[in-house]
Amino acid sequence: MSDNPMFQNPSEAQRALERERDLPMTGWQQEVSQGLEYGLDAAESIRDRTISTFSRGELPHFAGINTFLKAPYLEDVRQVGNYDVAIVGVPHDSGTTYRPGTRFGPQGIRRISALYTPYNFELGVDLREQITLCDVGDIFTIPANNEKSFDQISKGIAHIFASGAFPILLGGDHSIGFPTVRGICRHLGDKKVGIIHFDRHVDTQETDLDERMHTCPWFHATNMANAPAENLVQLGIGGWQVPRQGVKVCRERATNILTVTDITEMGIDAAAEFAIEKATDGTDCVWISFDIDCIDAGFVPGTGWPEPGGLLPREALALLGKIIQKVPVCGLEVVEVSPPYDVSDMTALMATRVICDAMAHLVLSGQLPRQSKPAYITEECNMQVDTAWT
Ligand SMILES: [Mn+2]
Repeated sequence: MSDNPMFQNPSEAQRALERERDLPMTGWQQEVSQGLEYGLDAAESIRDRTISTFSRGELPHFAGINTFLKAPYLEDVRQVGNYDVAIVGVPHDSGTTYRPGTRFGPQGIRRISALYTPYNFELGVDLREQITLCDVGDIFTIPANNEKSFDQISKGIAHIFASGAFPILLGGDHSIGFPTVRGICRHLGDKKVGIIHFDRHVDTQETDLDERMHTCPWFHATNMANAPAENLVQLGIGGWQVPRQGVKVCRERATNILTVTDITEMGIDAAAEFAIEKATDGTDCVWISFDIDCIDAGFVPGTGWPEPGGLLPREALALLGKIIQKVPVCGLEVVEVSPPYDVSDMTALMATRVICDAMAHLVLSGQLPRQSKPAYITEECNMQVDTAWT
């Protein structure tokens, strides 16, 4: 026997090889038989008889209709509570102050998500076998009007959240952060939500260009009693695009900021502990808002305000995973993917990766599938969580 510790303590790769054996195949078998039923047996020359004539499932990856991970499209959103996770697109970019195009984010993310299988090697998770996922399509946003779009977004997210399905949003620019949290707060009663915000930008100013733009969501979200500013954690902030009026608000409201240097010097584990402690102190659940631009601009060119010097993808994914493992997550949004500025779909692919990793960690931490509706969800809808804004 070698003295190399790798042989005594199984490596991640060795553990992954073992874990795969324990994953069921029933979801895959159901997909194949449904594909054969709906899509007809393949032509006689095809030897592999799991293949159908019309593509009806995961394969082939270049074919099919673009829902997220080719999940079933749920046309009747009143049925959303029958699923563990609901993907919803929010194609809104009227809150953008520089590069537009995030209205195409949901389509871009869905399209490249077809590249993925539902299985992750290191994590030992197969989403098809372990949770039910649907794609409810997009919120009907109003391109010329942020406030009307916000009303649509809050109503849509409140509906999904109250159903008990775990909401995952495909943005959209970051102005949607306010109406999404407002939708959650409408069904929290007297419970509270912490916000963990991955970004290069603080997004805490009251207005920008005289409107509630994508630089403003957390000013308005943390005005709501259900979303205290002291439970807002902001990870990866820094660089030359942080408006001073937003910095003043962070200082006054005592939000919890870590720069990229803070995170790398304290280490991912300590940064995760900081985020977990601050976001969960006195709260009942945590909303995760992931701006794709928290990652170094070299990896995510297709975004509204690219800023060099951000997190490496593996740092961001590790930090996200460690946080999700230890907090009661009530939903996730991934924002600021702008396909018209993207190169080889790499920014949209990063967003897909963030979402799939998040789902895997929710499975591994026992948060999905849900055994029952979380106690912080209140059936009754309180429309008065925020004050009128003009
Ligand atoms: Mn940003």
